Amino acid sequence: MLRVVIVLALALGCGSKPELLAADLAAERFTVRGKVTAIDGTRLDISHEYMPKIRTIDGTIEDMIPMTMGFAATTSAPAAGIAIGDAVKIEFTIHYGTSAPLRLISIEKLPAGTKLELSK
Ligand SMILES: [Cu+2]
Repeated sequence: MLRVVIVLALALGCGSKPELLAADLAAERFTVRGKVTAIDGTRLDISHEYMPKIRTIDGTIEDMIPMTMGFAATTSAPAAGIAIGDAVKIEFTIHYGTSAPLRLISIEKLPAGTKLELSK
């Protein structure tokens, strides 16, 4: 009986099971501010500010220091009117294990002169 309880606890107790992780993450939206550093078709490179509590590919929760990452724009997130050098606020979802792991849900241009805290 004890063994059954332990196995059940292991099965239910952790959110790092890959299937759960993928589903949870796809439903979770992250918001961050940053600066557009490159635009290549539907891919935007964005140098983003510090982000607390992001789930990594192995299921651990970590803070993310400022860095540049590539985001896939979708038809629901048109990059029209966005140019390299713009300060932006983005919303995105994470889909580890796919060809486009970071997908933009929305991108909003911030006022010119917006101060961002980015990596050097
Ligand atoms: Cu990052």
